[in-house]
Amino acid sequence: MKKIKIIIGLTLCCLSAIIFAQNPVIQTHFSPDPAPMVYKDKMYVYTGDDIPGFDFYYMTKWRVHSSEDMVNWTDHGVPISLESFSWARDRAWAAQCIQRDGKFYWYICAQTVNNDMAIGVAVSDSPTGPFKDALGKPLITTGSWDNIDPTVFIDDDGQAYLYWGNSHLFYVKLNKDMVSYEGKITEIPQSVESFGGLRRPGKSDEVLQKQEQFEDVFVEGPWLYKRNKQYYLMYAGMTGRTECLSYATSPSPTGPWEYQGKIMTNQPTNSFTNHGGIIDFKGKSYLFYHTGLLPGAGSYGRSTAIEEFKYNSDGSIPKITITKEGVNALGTLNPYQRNEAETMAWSEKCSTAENKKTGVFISDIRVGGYIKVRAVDFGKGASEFAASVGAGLDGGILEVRIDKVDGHKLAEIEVQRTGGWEEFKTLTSKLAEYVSGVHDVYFVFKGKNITAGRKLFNFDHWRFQKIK
Ligand code: FUB
Repeated sequence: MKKIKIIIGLTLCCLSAIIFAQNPVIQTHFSPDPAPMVYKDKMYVYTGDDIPGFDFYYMTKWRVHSSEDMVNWTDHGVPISLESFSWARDRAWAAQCIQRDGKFYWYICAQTVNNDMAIGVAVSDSPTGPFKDALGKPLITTGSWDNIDPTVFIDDDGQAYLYWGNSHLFYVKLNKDMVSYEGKITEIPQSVESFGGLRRPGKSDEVLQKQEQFEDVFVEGPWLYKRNKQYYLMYAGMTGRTECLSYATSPSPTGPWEYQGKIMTNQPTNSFTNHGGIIDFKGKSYLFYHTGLLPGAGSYGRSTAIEEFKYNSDGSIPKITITKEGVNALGTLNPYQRNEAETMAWSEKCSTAENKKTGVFISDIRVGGYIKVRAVDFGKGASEFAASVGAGLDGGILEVRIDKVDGHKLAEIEVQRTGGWEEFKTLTSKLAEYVSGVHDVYFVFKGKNITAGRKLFNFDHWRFQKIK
């Protein structure tokens, strides 16, 4: 009888001491302009979707991901796109979603058929959709290119505010229905007191260094929230030749705003823009922003990154630098329940797709690719592995390894044709090694006599069985 090797289970405290590369948090596609939202013990992040290869921000849809532990993110696909808004023509730019009375309002901006930018709102009963255009027309339309980057906030007294802007900052008070507003659109003037400067810095390095001491300006990407009776307005400001993240505070949601300084500046983000959001979750504070640091990325191929930070005792926000490691896991993942293959901490050489029957699944799997799932708690031990896969051709191999991409191999499934790439079948494998405790799990993609270019199979969900 084959001797089963024993793999000593690591505890979570040991694991958290190990440094992991975690930023950017989504690798299967680009995820610019992250807007976090907490709902029922989960963090959601609403993003755009850069299409690289163009010399501008070319975007046609918006995406949602969620996480319970801040490190394993589930892809919920593309609930809305330009096609969802009859009045939109191009440029599916930054957006933010908020919950009110059990409904979810997703404020987006897009170029209209009149060639200006406008703000619209889609509504749903669920944070992941389906969403539909609430109005069939823009909520904010003034014929201007300044109508971008909506941020929405509901105060303790129930009054909701919508801010937005590009070089000029505006707000309105939303009505309770969240899809109409009362009163006039108000512009908050650019001033040294509110935003640290009046003009963009000059160009020579010497001038830039001097100006860096004091100069800033509101550019775009406002983010409004409240903490301990103080209102915070974070925004993309200017530093040298790229944007920085800066903030102002006020005792009121409508100002006057007092400039507080730069939060993130002069970082090697490989992106001109940085568009951020700040939010608390499970007792911790997080900054979401984007970088152009995926392979082949840049200013027009941007990805969500996250850093944890602690407010200073006076409520000010510390300077934050970008990291590759990102944030620590806030919990463990249960391998004995159905887990979606599109829940992951890191991946290479695969993507995601969706259809009506299956929802979101892992697609475009290539030889040499893998998915990493962090902090999986096997408890006393697992005996069997099951995966739901679909393949139009055979030859793909799914290996299950732990702790490293070439770590101990727990199981191997040879994927035969299932009757079509989107015809999913559950295949199982007894575990070759005994595993207990907390480990990172790697799903490693290999092929049997297959050229590296061809796709291997699609992967929908997986689970382990507990040892009896
Ligand atoms: O993503 C397109 C535009 O770039 C956003 O609307 C801005 O905030 C900037 O990130």
